[in-house]
Amino acid sequence: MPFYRQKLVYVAGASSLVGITCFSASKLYFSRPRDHSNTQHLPISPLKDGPTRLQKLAHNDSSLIHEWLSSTDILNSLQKPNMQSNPNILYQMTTCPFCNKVRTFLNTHRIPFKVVEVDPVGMKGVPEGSYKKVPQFQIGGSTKSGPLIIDSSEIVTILSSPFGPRIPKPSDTDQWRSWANDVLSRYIAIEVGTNFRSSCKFISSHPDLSLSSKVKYLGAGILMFFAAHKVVAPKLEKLGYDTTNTRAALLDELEKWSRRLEQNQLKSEKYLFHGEERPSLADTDVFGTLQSIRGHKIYADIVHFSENKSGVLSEWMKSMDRQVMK
Ligand SMILES: N[C@@H](CCC(=O)N[C@@H](CS)C(=O)NCC(=O)O)C(=O)O
Repeated sequence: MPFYRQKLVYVAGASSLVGITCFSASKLYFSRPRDHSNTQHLPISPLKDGPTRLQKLAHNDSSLIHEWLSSTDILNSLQKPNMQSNPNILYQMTTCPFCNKVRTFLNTHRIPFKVVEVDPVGMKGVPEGSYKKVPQFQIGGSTKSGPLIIDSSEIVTILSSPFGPRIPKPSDTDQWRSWANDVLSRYIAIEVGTNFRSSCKFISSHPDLSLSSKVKYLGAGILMFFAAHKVVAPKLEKLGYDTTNTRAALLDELEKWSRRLEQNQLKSEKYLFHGEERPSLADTDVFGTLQSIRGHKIYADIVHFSENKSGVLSEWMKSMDRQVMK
């Protein structure tokens, strides 16, 4: 981006800070408890609880999820929807870690989808209903559309079910998925919220964001700082994680993941993933969560850190890249 445009984004971002921050902060205070009640009890494996539980998660006709799950040709309708009339749609925000998790899963398994970019301020574009967070996923189909599913872990778990044993499931998969969701994404959020300068640079040069989105993201920067310290950090502390030096803690956490990958590599050189020869849901969840900061200085620092250690993490990142893009 030319220098003057980058400056323009900074200036516009700064001038919109006050209004947007007030609006967003009030939204954070007033809407969070109600939204939270929708999500706090979501399990990693909703299928264990059967369709009744899933029905509560659907915005539209609950029978659709039941019908979709019991349909014999789920995989076909998911992988070959009629993209004109009944497309799969991902409602997302480009830099949201939970949305990136879903996007990584969809790309890894070649599930086609359209993206609806939701406004980071005011959540304009989010589907109608009381649940106002992203990601949300509208299942398409060859003849008619399926249900709308909310919550990233639910979306991935539900969409992965028709793939069966084609997606390997080591016994600690759920544990690492929860770690990506509850720990990794939070350390990332704190780091992004705290590193205001590099976050501004990241947003203003982001290849997937329009100029107006950039201005809004930058405007939301103060909210991110506020949220990182007042909302996200206390949640991590409650789980017993250190928030005094979040950069060191983030790298320590990734080192744990790296050691887990190393265990597989000791068994066979061919085992590049947590799922051994093919990515498990833990691979796609962890990698997807990291993709929310791709291009940010923190991402480069993580790669650099790994290369100075065993290099296992950065090699895994390259292997995941190939899986997602192949
Ligand atoms: N547990 C949810 C969390 C989703 C979430 O917090 N999304 C954020 C964006 S990263 C959001 O939509 N925030 C808007 C709000 O809280 O109003 C999931 O995994 O999908």
